[in-house]
Amino acid sequence: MISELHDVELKDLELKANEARQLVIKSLTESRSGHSAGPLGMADIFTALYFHILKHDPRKPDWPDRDRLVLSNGHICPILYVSMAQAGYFPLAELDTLRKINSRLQGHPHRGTLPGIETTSGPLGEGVSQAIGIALAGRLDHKTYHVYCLTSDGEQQEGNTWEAAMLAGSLGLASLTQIIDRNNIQIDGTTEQIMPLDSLVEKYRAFNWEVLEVDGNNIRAFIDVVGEARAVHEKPSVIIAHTVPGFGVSYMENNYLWHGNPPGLADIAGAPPKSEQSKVALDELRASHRKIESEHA
Ligand SMILES: Cc1ncc(C[n+]2csc(CCOP(=O)(O)OP(=O)(O)O)c2C)c(N)n1
Ligand SMILES: [Mg+2]
Repeated sequence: MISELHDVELKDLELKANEARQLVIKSLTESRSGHSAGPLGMADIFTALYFHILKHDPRKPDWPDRDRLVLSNGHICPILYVSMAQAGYFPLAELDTLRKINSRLQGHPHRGTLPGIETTSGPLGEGVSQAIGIALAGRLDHKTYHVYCLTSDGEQQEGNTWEAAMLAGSLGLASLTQIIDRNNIQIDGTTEQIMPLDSLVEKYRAFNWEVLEVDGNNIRAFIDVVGEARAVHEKPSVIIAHTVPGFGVSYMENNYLWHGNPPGLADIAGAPPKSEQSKVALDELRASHRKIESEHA
């Protein structure tokens, strides 16, 4: 089960999530391509997972009893790679190879190239089906591991997601928790402009899932809600995590144009000139780091 979170640990996690955002900006700046908004918005959740929630051992990525993290919306992998490097799966210096030829850190995650990556992803809508397979394998093998499947709100527009939702609900697959990044944006606009999703709560309830909602940029609240999900033993859970895309970099926040742009490549309305974007982002994040330090002092 998930251990209690002490105040000192909360501060460490908040600082780590902030460092994760800085590393995301640095690796995207170095690669000159990749997605900014999703990785920044999900940094708190990834930090909570890798540093408090998941049962895992970076020195033994194939440990049979490890919890499984399935990243379905593969394009947000810069934050997956950063969290894995911070946790010790590979050296932090390797983050500079993001999206480069022959790098283990490709623009979408690839199982088999980098130990610790559970599934290959990129084509949206496949993760919940894959996670069901992994959860069912655990059931057959009498394992107690838990499967956390991260998806996006844009992915809720994929038919495959709903076939999987129906199956997991009918199987009562309690070893599965889906975490939806409900950031309200997708590639070309807001989800509600392009294909409205609400009410996701009612939809998942109708498919026999336990539905929980949380502020996905509040680490303590997120850890608490995962505890609530884990206490449900007769059906799968879905946590609708409301996040701010681009969190921590003011000119990126809530602007879908940062879905697939790295800092430094395009002049985008409301942002500094491209030559300054990376520096401004890092300056803002460093200021937030100092604020976290002083708030918890
Ligand atoms: C099956 C499929 N269709 C289209 C794409 C192209 N695509 C990549 S990301 C994306 C937007 C999806 O929305 P969301 O994941 O919510 O974006 P974010 O919140 O991360 O900006 C699209 C359409 C894809 N990867 N897979
Ligand atoms: Mg989205």
